[in-house]
Amino acid sequence: MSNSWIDLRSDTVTLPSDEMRRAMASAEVGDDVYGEDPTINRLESRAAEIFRREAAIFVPSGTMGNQIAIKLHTRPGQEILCEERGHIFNWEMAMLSWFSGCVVRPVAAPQGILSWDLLAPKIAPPTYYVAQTGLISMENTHNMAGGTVTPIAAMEEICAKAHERGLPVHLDGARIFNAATYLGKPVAEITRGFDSVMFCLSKGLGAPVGSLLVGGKDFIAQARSVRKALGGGMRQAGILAAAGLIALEQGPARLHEDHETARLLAEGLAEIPGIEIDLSTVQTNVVICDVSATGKPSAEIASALKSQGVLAGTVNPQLIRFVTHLNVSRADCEKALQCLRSICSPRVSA
Ligand code: TLP
Repeated sequence: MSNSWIDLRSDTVTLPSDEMRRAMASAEVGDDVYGEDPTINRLESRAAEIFRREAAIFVPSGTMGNQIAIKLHTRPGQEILCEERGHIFNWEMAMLSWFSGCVVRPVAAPQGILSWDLLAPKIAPPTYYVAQTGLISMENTHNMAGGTVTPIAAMEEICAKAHERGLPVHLDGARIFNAATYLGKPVAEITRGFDSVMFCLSKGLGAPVGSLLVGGKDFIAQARSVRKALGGGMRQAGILAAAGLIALEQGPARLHEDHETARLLAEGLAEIPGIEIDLSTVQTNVVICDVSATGKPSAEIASALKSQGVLAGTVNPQLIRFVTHLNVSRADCEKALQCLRSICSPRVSA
């Protein structure tokens, strides 16, 4: 899409800055399958340092990072507990079944915020004739619940109690820096209980490509084999890591701006007749609203918006998602609201 669109479909659409492009052009590279790409090595050590973990591995996508973690934490025939709207369950091509031989036992959580009390009853009893729970996977921020943030105390309780039961806990932290911004705490502190954490450089942080999986040294060493098996050995990928390093160092400091534009958008949406939005869920850069009371399906509204230069995503026939990021301004959000007002307002007959 060209720059003239107001693209609120996702924060994955951000374009690399000039500084990123220059860093990519001049990046020192080598063959990463031999562990010889200095820029990849620097990115992985910085990620491990920032998350206060032993090691990290660069992967092409968040999906690959999550699926490598799932493969390593589980055995075929096991169940994975995750929130019912979770990305690993709904948006990763059923890969946890295909690749790891597991199924999801979904857990419904208000605003996508899991608690130990919601999870505990879903853990399989230790009976030889029922599938055993192999993993708990959390998502923070929770994308399809509207970018909501799970509080630190809830995450810590889940990790501690799961570990007492011998269960590992993975974090899909695609937008963990947004959660950290909301909570006002470093990512290392809010993720310390998890056995593994995946986070994305290519969302709000603004890199063109890439995610990291962080964890213990042995876990990440095994992750290298699984990444290679999936075709994720990327050779001179330092050109990507060069942009990723800038995203990692500079991206988090400006995320509060995206949260402010999301809030502006959400408050404007709340005033449009027929649009329903729970403003308490708008904590970060994702805004999901229900358009059913407008009498128009979400796809019709999205297509009307598109004809006015505004792109938004449909979650289902009732819900529309807007995601703010570094390439959308307050003025862009005002314009999107103006378009929505004209699309949703009831026609006055002459
Ligand atoms: N999310 C995308 C779509 O797939 C829905 C988006 O536009 O938001 N975990 C979470 C929580 C995510 O939101 C995403 C991407 C991923 C994992 C996967 O990352 P990628 O797209 O890099 O594989």
